[in-house]
Amino acid sequence: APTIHRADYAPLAWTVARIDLHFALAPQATVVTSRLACVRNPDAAPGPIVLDGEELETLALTVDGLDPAPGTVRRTESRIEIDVADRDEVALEIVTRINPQANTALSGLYLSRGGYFTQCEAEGFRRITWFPDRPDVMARFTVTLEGDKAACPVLLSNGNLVEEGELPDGRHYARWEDPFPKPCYLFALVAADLVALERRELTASGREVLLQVWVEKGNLDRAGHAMESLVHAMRWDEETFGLELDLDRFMIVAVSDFNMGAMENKGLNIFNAKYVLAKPDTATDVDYEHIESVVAHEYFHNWTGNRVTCRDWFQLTLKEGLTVFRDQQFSADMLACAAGAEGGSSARAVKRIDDVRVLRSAQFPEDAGPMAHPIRPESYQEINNFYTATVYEKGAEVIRMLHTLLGPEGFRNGMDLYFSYHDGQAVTCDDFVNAMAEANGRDLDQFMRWYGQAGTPRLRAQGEWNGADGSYTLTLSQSTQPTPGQPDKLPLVIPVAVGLIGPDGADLPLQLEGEHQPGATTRVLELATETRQWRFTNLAAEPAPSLLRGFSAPVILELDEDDGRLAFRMAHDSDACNRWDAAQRYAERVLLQLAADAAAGRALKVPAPFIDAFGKLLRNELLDPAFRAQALALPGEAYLLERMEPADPAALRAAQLHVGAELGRVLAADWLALAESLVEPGEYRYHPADAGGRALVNLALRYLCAARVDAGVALAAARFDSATNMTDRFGALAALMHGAVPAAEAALAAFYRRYQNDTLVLDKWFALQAGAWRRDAAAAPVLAQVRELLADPAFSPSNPNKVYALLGSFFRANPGEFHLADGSGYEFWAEQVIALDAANPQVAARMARALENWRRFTPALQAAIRPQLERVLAADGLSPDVTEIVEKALA
Ligand code: HT7
Ligand code: ZN
Repeated sequence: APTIHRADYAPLAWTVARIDLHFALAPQATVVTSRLACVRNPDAAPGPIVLDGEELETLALTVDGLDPAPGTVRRTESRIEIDVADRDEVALEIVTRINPQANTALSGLYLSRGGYFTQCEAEGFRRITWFPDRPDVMARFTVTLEGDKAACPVLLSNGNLVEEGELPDGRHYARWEDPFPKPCYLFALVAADLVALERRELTASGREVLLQVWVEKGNLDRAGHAMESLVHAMRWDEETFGLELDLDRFMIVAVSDFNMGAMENKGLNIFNAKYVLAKPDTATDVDYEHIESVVAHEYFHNWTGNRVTCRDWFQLTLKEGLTVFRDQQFSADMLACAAGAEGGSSARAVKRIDDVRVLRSAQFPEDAGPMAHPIRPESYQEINNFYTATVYEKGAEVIRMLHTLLGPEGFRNGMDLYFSYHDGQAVTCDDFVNAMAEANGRDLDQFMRWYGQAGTPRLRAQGEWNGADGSYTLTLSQSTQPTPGQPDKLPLVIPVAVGLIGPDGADLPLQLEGEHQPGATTRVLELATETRQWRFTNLAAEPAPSLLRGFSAPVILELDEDDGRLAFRMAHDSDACNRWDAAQRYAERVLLQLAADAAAGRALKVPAPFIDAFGKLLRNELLDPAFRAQALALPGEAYLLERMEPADPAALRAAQLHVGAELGRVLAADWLALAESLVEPGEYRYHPADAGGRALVNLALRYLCAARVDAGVALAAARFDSATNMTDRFGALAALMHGAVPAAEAALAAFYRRYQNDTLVLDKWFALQAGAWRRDAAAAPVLAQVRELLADPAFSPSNPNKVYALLGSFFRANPGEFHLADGSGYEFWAEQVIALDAANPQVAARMARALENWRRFTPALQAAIRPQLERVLAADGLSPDVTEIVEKALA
């Protein structure tokens, strides 16, 4: 596939002002009639009308009602060019026929459980009809849907319903008008047998709006939380950014087959059912949390993405980074509000820790591998491969740094200015940062480097205590390793939130050289050069630095701290994020040492002071249970493998198993006391305080089962049997599985029996087995179980959720089992990637990415991986999606 470069952007000679679409829906032969009002673009060089298309059967094309004049139309499989002389407006009518049933890629118009659904971002609209399929073409849409009334009683599209009626032969129609011009990636239709949970709300300005959550019959009792989340999101955006819903009707639709999480189509958000449906018996606290944040994320796109959209797909982070930041802030506010005045700051920190975990385990490895790219990439072969952790999560960190540098008010002023300049436009990341700069009278030119430079910067910190004058000099330096295509890196603007902890564990007031009096206990230093020093004065004793508080920048902090210092910060750091981080650093140190011991065949021994430090956190009842659940969980394997040289998943797994079991065994009495003291409140409610308790109990069960402590295993089995909600039931089951105790098998079977007709819950059942850890070398490898599960009647390779649950959990979340020394895991990977690719390239590419960082592994593993990468690359008809991933991995 050709490489597309950001620098090549040029506006189109012709755009589209209005489009009138008519769909005659039929499973295998849907006829789409499109009338386009094309207008010449005065800002562009002259040229033909250019339309994109993919897998379309073209039945008719007229220009101003006539067959085009000979020689004026050039057509290939994917492009139509029409020469138009002497006019500034042209009416095109195009009739295409498409086959939704055969659309297994789930891009464009497709069928899911008998209903019709669309997914147009990024380039799905061209699979429906010919159109200039790029986000800088913003048109006003009217849409008429016509379909079988029995099969599809509900006909939805963007905007307002303006007409509906009956047709002969059991068919009916509906006509929708969207008052806002939009790019075609925001077009959507749904025609299916659904029911809606409805609610009417008043916006801040007093307009009544109709909110609907559409689900399959039988799922109405699972739609309430999504509706609540939507209302909360509406209120939050009004209060925080003064942004109001601009439509009379806002719809959310749940669909079972969906490549990603959800899609922000104007007024008609389409969601993976996983991010809509929840009731206590089927959804965990984490599911509830995800639903709240995804509903909010899509809702927030209405302003950051839809009203102001991207000029081209290189600007994707303009809408995604900003919207992730907005949803992170929203979730933190929701948690803090629920926790009340006392628990608010801890609840916020817990959310921040979650975000940091995702960034470190998904984005840091991406930024250090062959797919490393800036948050605004310079080139791509397949845009679908660039919906990445970098564009989303690192993009959100970049916005967060602006928020830190400008302050909440300055940030809000920047947002207001951005909307005042660009509402209704398709713009670039520069436009956003320029608005922030102008609103705050601040030069952000150097800050823009965050948009263009790939790789995770390393922030090196060194402190020097001068007992003679009571000063502490902090030296911060930055450097970034080369990434593909970017050998040289420039210094970035890095906000570093700093605190100094006194010997008694309390924060010291900070006074920099030249200042007259001490001030706050945390302040933000700005490092904009390669290296810089700050001198803190007026200190009575040597402090312990607490750097990068709140994870104030997406960097790797390098600071030499001995075990004692880490234990001290685990016990005292007032910044909860850093307190958690101290525990993670200590655990990482121990785990990597034990992994090295395992690789060298040495005996494994967990240092007692480490267990001691963990025990102190565990017993500290002043700490919020949700925080303790975070701080006592070991770092993820993906993150640790990234820090291991060379990455040796088997050795790391041995270390993980050993440390987990030791923490369970030595601290058994504490874990048991904790699990028994955190008594369940009455009826289940999704509330952060309750959820924190449940998370901590589930973690305790996990450690106890890992250590096979009899009383702990019995407690897990009992909680599994008596659970009244999915969080407890699944937590207990996961603990039993994690310990690979005999009771696990019966519990797993009981779980299956109970939920065999509940496809979303079965995803958990698949994921748990694919992610299982073996504790007995004589047991069959998990790979054998995964192969068997592929043949389970509940598995379906055409359903992305099933693929992610079974294969994603195995390839991406279970390195200790996937990276088998005999290479059989890799053979299986190649076989599955090739098979998936034939039906759904986006899903296949996501699975393919599991091996992109293969060069980090031991030479023996590399030798087994390479031929499988080559085998995939040589497969017949490989998609551009998978080709790009594997080519870059092999380059
Ligand atoms: N903006 C949405 C992206 C999306 C998507 C992209 C490619 C292929 C399928 C997709 N489904 C949704 C999701 C979001 O960030 O809100
Ligand atoms: Zn998004």
